[in-house]
Amino acid sequence: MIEDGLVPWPEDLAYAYRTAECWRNRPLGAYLWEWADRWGQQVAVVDGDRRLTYRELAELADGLAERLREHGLRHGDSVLVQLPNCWEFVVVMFACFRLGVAPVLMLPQHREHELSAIAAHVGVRALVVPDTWRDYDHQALAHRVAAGLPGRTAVFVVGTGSQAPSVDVRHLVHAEGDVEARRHRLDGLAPSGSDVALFLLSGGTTAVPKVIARTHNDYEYNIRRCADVCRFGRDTVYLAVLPVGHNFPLANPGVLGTLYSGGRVVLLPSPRPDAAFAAIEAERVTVASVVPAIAVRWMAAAVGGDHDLSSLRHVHVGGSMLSPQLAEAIGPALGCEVQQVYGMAEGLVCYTPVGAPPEIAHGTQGRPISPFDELVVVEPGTGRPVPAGAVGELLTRGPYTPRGYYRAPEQNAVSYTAAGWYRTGDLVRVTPAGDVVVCGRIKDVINRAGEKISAGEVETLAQELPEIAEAAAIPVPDPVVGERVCLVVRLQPRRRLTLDRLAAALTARGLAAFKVPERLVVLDALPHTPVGKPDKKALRLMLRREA
Ligand code: OOB
Repeated sequence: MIEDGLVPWPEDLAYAYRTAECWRNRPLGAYLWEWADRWGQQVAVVDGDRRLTYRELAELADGLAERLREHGLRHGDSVLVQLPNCWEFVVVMFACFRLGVAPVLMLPQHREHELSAIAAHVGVRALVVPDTWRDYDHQALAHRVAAGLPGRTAVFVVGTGSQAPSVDVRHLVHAEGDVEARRHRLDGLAPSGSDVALFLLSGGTTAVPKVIARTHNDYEYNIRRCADVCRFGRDTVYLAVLPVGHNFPLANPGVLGTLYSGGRVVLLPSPRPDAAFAAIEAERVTVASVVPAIAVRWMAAAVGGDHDLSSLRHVHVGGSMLSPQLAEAIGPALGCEVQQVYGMAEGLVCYTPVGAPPEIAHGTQGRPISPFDELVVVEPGTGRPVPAGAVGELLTRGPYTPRGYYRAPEQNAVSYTAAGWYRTGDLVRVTPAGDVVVCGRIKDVINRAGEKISAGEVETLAQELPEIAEAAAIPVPDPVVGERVCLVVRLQPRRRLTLDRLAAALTARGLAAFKVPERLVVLDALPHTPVGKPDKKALRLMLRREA
């Protein structure tokens, strides 16, 4: 059972969260039919030519849920889901929610290295993948991953290229049979609110990405609060261009917050401005969420562009550093209001309010979405709270911030305090009004266009190459994506290494392309800290001076 590796909230707090109705003890799958009953004939999801009403979505999800059961999936199981932004993703998610099967959300860019490690760690019973995606054969990838797992792991394939022994998802997604009877049967199998709804990946700082188990209760509260803060409603048309396996476009308020509000979700497989702008015009999109790097691309494309973006009311920008100057420029360029978001798969989400004055909207990353969120800013190292308004590491806890990573007691001892605070690894200050300003970070990650890359993960793989004696992955600033991965290495005696050979070797080991170093620096010796680790601060300074 997946529940085994969970770190529960303390009983007194759980009681408080229930009493305050943060937690409603209803599984996410139950909302699907509530929406279908209320907004049945309204369009819920648009993906190209495919338009699903709320009722169709509920019927298809139930149909798929029952067929997944026939394939042996049960409450307490987990499945790895690696799908691009497509309508099937939404149906698969709700089918899983209905059964109490927890999807583990991966990105289409992930490869064998990530998929195998996560699938084994969580103990998934099945994989759901596209046949191919951007010329890559995900079906073959999934079978390689499945072959390396203990027990029989089914491979479910979305797309016309499904081949036995894969299970063709198209044959499972239909609503034939007695819809009402099936609805009733599945209601009887519903998980409880405190069960795991889904697993999200952490940006992570470790060699293997960490996994966060989100319960139905905590995730529903997260969705509800975000939708409320962002004033989502039936007139909301949300454009999802970021990969929906990410917490941000999925639930902040994103896809699920839109459905929660009776709005319409428009799914696009990429954030390319031409396609995004065409969709905004065609669907009269009112809100989209992007990372700063995409905001910049959209701004450039909007200049002199001939698309009608007048329906756009808000754009949510978050995931990586945004300067006040850029924040100020986005709204006028796209003809809408910018709301900044500071969030994390681990829980806490902050938003600048709708209609906030410029100093807050542009100069801060917003305030927590819940009055039950607790924030404290501490001095890194000592852990002592800093004076009000000073910069320090942000620690947080609250009703939608789980108390630990899944099945990771050693990591939890580092990432969470004994009192259950999550150490964000972000350096922030909090203004007198309670708004968070992100000032930097102390965690060892590289933030490339909002994708978090663990330095440790890249270093561990690089260290396996015969050429490399010692390696340190560090961020180098980049005007387009914010940061890129640079690998600084000391080579083994008489060995040579080029960036191309490094990239090819890491790719062959199954590392996702966005994590592959884009710069290589070879040194005779790496500087070290007193405890003998590569001194990354010194390396960053060195590279900055060279530039
Ligand atoms: C979002 O989630 P993750 O899990 O991919 O990454 C979380 C980390 C944060 O700890 C912080 O280091 C960084 O991403 N971050 C920001 C930021 N928002 C996130 N850094 C600076 N400014 C911001 N506005 O990235 C995420 C999840 C939900 C909503 C929005 C973003």
